[in-house]
Amino acid sequence: MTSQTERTFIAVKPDGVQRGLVSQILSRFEKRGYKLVAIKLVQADDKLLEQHYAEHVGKPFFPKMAAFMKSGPILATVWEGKDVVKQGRSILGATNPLASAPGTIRGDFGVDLGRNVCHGSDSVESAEREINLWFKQEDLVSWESNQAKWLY
Ligand code: FUP
Repeated sequence: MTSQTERTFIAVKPDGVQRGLVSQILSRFEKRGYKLVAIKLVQADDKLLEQHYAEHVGKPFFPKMAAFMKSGPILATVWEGKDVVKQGRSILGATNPLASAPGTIRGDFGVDLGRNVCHGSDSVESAEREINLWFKQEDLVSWESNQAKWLY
């Protein structure tokens, strides 16, 4: 069973912030009924990126990707709701915008693999790790939605 309080980490990458896509991306999660529990702009540094992308450190594409991720602010967010990790990935679309369906964020706005507008956790475990990496515990705000009867 999927938890009503499952959380995921969603980031708008520097290209998404620079292109003024923040409100449209947040809006897609809001309209889907997910609850925003943390949000902040972050200027990432090497340490944060090496931890966030630990599985990719040392790969040939890593330096270029890290430079891109440091090129401007990233909007870091946490969303809560039923099955939000999996559904969040589906709202984002496939990692490579050339393979992502129209109607998804990357399918509508993504340029190429290196500039794919957003990031979303790929599992409940990664979500927990990423949320703890990007946010302090006190940044996460639990709140009761008065639409809970209809949404999450
Ligand atoms: P995702 O789980 O969607 O964040 O995707 P990956 O962990 O596979 O890749 C992380 C980021 O590395 C992607 F957003 C794009 C970038 N990447 C490249 O730039 N080149 C590659 O060959 C693979 C990934």
